[in-house]
Amino acid sequence: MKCRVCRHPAVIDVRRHNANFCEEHFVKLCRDQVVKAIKAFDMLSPGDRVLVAVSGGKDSLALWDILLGLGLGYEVDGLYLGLGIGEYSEASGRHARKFASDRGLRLLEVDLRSEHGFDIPNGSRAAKRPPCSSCGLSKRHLFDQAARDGDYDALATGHNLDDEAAVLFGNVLRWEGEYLARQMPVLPAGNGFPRKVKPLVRLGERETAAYCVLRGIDYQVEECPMAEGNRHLGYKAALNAVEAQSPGTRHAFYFGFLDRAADLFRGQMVEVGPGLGTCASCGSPANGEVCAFCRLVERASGEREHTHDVAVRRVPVRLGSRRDDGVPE
Ligand code: Q46
Ligand code: ZN
Ligand code: ZN
Repeated sequence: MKCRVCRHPAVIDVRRHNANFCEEHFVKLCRDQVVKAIKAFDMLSPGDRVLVAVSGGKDSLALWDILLGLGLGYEVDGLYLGLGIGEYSEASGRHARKFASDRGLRLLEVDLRSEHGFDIPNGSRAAKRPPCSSCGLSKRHLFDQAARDGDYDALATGHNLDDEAAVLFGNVLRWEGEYLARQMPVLPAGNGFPRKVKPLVRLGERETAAYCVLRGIDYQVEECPMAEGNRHLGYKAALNAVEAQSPGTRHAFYFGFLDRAADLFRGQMVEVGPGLGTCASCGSPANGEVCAFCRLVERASGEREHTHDVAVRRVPVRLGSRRDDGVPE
């Protein structure tokens, strides 16, 4: 097995590209794919201040490392959100902190339990929402807020090709027009929301894992224990089976959608702009008196009072189920 570029011994085969690569050229391939995505979708400009949503897993740490290694002058900080999911969160936080401290990088941290009085397992139960729903809502809200407060040019997430294709697959199976309209690797800034970019959309998760191993990045290998039963995992497994039979299909599915079908759904985009007000509790954009996150905090407090001895900020809220930002997971 020889590297396609230099003919030295290869360390990885990438079936999608029908090629093998040595360490140096695999790392270069990953960086080149990120540059290609950034340019194709006009995600970032040289010198941008970028906030990376860091989970401690392979994708977000690879993304942070790649953005810094491109030499395009990006100023990249990380944001770690403590979800309070037992040992999984403890270990995730350790990986994120170690990555940052080893490299002298700035890692911001928000801890759900100490700062907002609930964690995902207890809060979801109390709010009667599936864990991933409360978690997704909390992440969107707190990442947006941190990017806004820190005046970053963009918020970058580590969603890779496997993630995006699986979400697309799920949305196509149910013809979720509104979500399909928003399923782009970049969402422009506006109405109080930061620009959101997904620079890893041209890399699969096997590639981000290999990138981390080759770059000596120690990441959280365990999957979140609350993911069990998550539909997204089923869609991923189905696409993995298709990809094993026919390498390149996942890429063709996702990029074919962006090239040839995404525009067809534009009209179904729900405008989050006009009429958007400000949350009376936290000051974030909201289409009601209080934003969805603050409603979640209020509902999650039901259980919190029994389980945690923390100060509770009381706000008058309506307990509706309306989404305030329209951003799917
Ligand atoms: S962390 Fe949160 Fe994921 Fe765990 S609770 Fe679900 S959404 S599975 S990426
Ligand atoms: Zn090589
Ligand atoms: Zn709010």
